[in-house]
Amino acid sequence: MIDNIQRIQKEVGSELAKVSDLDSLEKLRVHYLGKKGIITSLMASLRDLDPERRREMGASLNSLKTDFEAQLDSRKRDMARVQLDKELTQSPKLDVTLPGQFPIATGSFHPITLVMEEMVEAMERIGYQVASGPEIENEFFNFEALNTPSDHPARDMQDTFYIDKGILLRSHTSPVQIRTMKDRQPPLQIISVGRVYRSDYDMTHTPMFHQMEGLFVEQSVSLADLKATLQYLVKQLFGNQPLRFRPSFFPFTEPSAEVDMRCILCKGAPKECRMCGSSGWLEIGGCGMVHPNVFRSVNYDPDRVTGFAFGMGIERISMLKYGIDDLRSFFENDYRMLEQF
Ligand code: 2NM
Repeated sequence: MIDNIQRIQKEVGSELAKVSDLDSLEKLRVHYLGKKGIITSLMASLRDLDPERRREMGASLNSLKTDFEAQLDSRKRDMARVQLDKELTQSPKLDVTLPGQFPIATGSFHPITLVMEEMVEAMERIGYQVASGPEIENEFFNFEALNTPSDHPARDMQDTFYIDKGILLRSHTSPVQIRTMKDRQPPLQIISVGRVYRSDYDMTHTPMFHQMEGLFVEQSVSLADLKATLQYLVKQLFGNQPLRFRPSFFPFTEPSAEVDMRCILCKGAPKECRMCGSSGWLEIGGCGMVHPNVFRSVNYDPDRVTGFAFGMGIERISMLKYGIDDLRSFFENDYRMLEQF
């Protein structure tokens, strides 16, 4: 029997060497290890041997079997690898970098976001930092600190959204400037952008809109600095357009002015201009020198510091910049409108 085992061992070796595909490998396995396979039968015949021979032959047969199984396994792995190589090199190549069959819709930024970012980036280039604060404010930061007495029309319940006694939705971004001045010492060069709320709803007003405000506080800043800063910002947004400053009133600045830009459509030579109403000018914001009382409310000494401030509505600027004629289109979220920017 031992001769038989050794013979089978050799035979298995040469048979395995001849096999070149998974099918014949499986046939070979069945031939030796199947239910009626050669090795299986030999193992069954161990029963007829006396115990000592059985142990001896059993050990040899077992090692023949494990050896064979190990070789089967290794041949199987080799073949699988060869097969994979063949598939990767010979089958039609798949280029995963090709564009898909169906276009993937990509998003776009809201025209309000685009203008806010453009303004922030322009102001950051000349040293301004973005300051932020809460949209839910109290009367002190939204009004009192801004030299807006309690009998001022801006504090009327009809304009401001009150949440609670003394608690409201900010009606401008100026409370951010107040908070920042309270926290820090001059010199200060900050802007605040974001949502503001007023109880107003018609063709040209929405109860929520966006503002951008700038504030410069230093030992001696002048009206000329204010004009130069606004001229710079307008140049960044619209190109070099002449500006006009009209005297105005805000409780928190003195003097105060409205800022007009030469009409970008008729360029100040109006026949019948739908953009500027044939005035040749477009109103873009308000500005002024910070009122001494505002400085007092944040514990700055008005005899030692000066400041200018300005504010503009983002919706207004965006409409002018992109030629949008209806304020409501900003809020309808119709992607046929929004995807144009
Ligand atoms: C404007 C117009 C004029 C303004 C004033 C301040 C503060 F907090 F420094 F006093 N911030 N913004 C200001 C001044 C805003 O918006 C039309």
